Parts: sequence; C-alpha cells; structure tokens
Amino acid sequence: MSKTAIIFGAGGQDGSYLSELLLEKEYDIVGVSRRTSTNNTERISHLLDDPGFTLVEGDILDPSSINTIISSYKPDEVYNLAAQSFVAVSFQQPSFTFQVDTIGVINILESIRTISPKTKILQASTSEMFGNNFTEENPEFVPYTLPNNGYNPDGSKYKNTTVKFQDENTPFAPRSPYAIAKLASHHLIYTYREAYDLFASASIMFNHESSRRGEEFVTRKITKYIGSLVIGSHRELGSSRDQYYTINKDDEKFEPLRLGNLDAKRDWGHAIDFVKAMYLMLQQDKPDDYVICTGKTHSIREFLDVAFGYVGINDWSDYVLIDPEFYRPAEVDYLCGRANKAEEKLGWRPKITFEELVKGMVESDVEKYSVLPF
Ligand code: NAP
Ligand code: F7E
Repeated sequence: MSKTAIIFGAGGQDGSYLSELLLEKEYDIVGVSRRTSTNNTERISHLLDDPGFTLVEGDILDPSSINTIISSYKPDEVYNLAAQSFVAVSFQQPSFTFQVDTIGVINILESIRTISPKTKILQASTSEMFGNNFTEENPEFVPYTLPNNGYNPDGSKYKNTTVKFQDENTPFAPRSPYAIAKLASHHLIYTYREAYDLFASASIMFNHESSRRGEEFVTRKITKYIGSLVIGSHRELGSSRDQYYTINKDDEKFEPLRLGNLDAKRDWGHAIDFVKAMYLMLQQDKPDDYVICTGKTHSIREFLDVAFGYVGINDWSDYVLIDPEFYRPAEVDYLCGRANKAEEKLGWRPKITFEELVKGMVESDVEKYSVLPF
C-alpha cells in the first residue's frame, strides 16, 4: 500500500522538490498551502493534476485547520517546511516570524500527538541556529577534511591550519529572530520525541538553492540580475566554453545590482539533494537530528565570481553597488557544515557541486529574464 505524506509549505522551494521526489516513490501527497490573494502554487503547478497529489488549504497558525487535515488523512509522514524563511525580514517582523516558525510547529506537534501519534514528522531546522559558533579541529586528527587528505604536493603535512565547521555537536548561538524561533522549534522536536515518544526528527540544513529559490535570497537575486543583463547568446562547438552571452551594459536604463555584505560565507548546496536527506531521515528505525550540508563554503564574492564568470564577465565590480540597506543588524559570518553523521547513518551525500548549482541558476534566469527569443 502506498504511504501518505502531508507537506506543510508544499508551494515553497523545498516543498516542490520534495513533492516530486515522493511522487516518484508513489506516495499519496497532501500538499498544504495557505490562502493568499495571489498565486502561491506556481512552483507546484505542474503537479496539481497528478492523481497522487492533493492540494488543500491550511495555515499552520490555525490549529483547527491543522487538526482537520491531520485527522482526515492520518498520514504516515509529515514534513513541516512551512516557515517565514527570510532572515532579513525576521528582524523587521520578529513577532510574526516567531508565530509561524515556533507556534506553528507547536500546532502541528500537538495535532499529531493528540490525533495521530504514529505519524512521523520531519522539521526543517537551520544552520542559522549556530550563529557565529563553530567547532575547530587540528587537521592532524581529521586529515580527510582537507584537500589531498591533508598532505602538501611534496608529501609534507599541512601545518598550523585548523578546520572550522559546524556539526551536531557544535553549540547553538542564534543571532536573528528567525534563528531563535527555529531553535525553539528544534528543541520542541526533541522534547516531543523524549516526552511523548513521537517519531520527530529535525534536519539541520545549511543553505540550499535552486532555480526555484525565492528571488530575495542573495543567490537568486544575483542570478536574476545576470539573466536580465543578457541580450544575446550563441554556441560555439569545439571551444572550451559551450555557450557565449552578449551583455547589455550601455543601456541608458542600466541599474547596478545592490547588495549588502559580500564577505559572509555560506555552505551552499542544491535543494534537490537536500529533500532526499529529509526523506531518508523519516525512513530510519529511530528519530534523530542530522546536519545536512555540502562541507564546502564560499563567500558572496565567490558566488559573484562564478555567476558573472558564466556569462563571460570576469570583473563584476562595475555591476555591483554596496548598499547599506542590505546589511543585517547582526550577521552570521561563517557557515561550513560537516555531514559525517548523515553520510554514515543515512548513506546521504550531496551530488550537485557548487559550480553546477550556480550554472543551473544562471541558465534558468537567462531563460526567464533575458530578452532572448527562447
Ligand atoms: P520557502 O521557499 O520560503 O517556503 C516556505 C513555504 O512555507 C512557502 O510555501 C510558504 O507559503 C509556506 N508558509 C509560510 N507561512 C505559512 C503558514 N503560516 N502556513 C502554511 N504555510 C506557510 O522556504 P524553503 O527554502 O523551501 O525552505 C523550506 C524550509 O526549510 C523552511 O522551513 C526554511 O525555514 C527551512 N530552511 C531552508 C533553508 C534553505 O536554504 N532553503 C535552509 C535551512 C532551513 P507562501 O508561498 O504562501 O508564503
Ligand atoms: O543571505 C548576504 C547576507 O538571505 C545569505 C535562508 O534559506 O539560509 C538562508 O538564510 C548571505 C547573508 O540567506 C545581500 O547578509 C549580502 O550573509 O541568501 P540569504 P541566509 O540569510 O543565509 C538559512 C540556512 C536559512 O535557514 C534561511 O531560511 O548573503 N547578503 N547582500 C545578502 N542577502 C540578501 N538576501 N540580499 C542581499 O542583497
């Protein structure tokens, strides 16, 4: 018999990819989306006619709508991806963020506990919970985390280098209302697991992106901008690059891209890889929490290098303007996860590289926003 899964936040980036994954696995999916006056199901429009996918209206802030959905379907699995997920907005709307990202989670947990206690739940936790904390190790003891297994080309060992990362043992130190709300939910998941024996797991996910990423997040903001610059393209067979782009810079309407802090570092993976980890976490014998990440970190500057480089712009300084409006009241400077536990226990490893991620996002936004006749 096929399993039933409820996805709260089905219309979001991750919700759309998770829906596709679970449909492939022949689940019956109930996607929950809140009512809005504009279309918020664009990312799942291609799934709406699939007989395995049912879209229902519901808001995680409204306990009665959650109870109705849980009692109607008594699902095998619940994935809670619904959130106010933009860190910058959480500084402007802290109370709302706490409502959705914490009280909403309590509503779902209480509904499962009282109506369908055998239902497994996955909560989307975040690397933002670490704030500026990291764990530091001497590579002598962890040589596998370094290129070339910790050896220089001449065979000597790297010296005086430490490896900085976050994993399940790194203490949390949240620095935004979003991170605080998510940390409260993270502890709630653990508490319901311990106190009520629920199968409740949390994926501590580092940044993951895609062509379906919200346009206000920095990666998508950059690739959307690059897409809008492109006015022509051609392919050259047999050359080192397969695609060449013509850029419009002299247009009188030219506007630079306004960004904030370019020095923050993020561990960016692809959402397609990350939803696989969420699914695997609910297929285990026991509930647990896992760090999900790529283990590689890049600054915003490095993202700009690769993204602009892809359309042939090697110096992006003329295109980018630093605007204090996009600085945060408190920043998380360095995120670089270590997913050893997920690899050992779930057999999970990300497949899509940073370069492939950026290329895919740029190509998609060129198709969407350039003036090319696609
Ligand atoms: P997203 O694109 O912002 O999607 C969030 C979804 O939640 C949207 O469909 C949104 O619906 C829905 N939602 C918001 N408030 C709701 C409410 N009150 N009731 C019902 N649905 C509501 O986020 P994402 O990138 O897919 O991330 C999925 C989850 O992972 C989130 O919980 C996020 O905090 C967490 N996370 C994400 C990352 C990342 O890098 N992407 C990293 C760590 C953790 P509307 O369209 O109507 O707003
Ligand atoms: O910012 C810097 C900004 O908004 C990344 C969410 O999915 O991942 C995401 O949170 C970095 C920050 O993502 C701009 O200051 C510079 O250092 O793309 P972001 P985020 O804050 O890391 C975590 C793991 C989540 O859980 C969240 O839900 O980029 N930055 N200039 C900028 N950021 C934005 N958005 N816009 C700028 O103009």
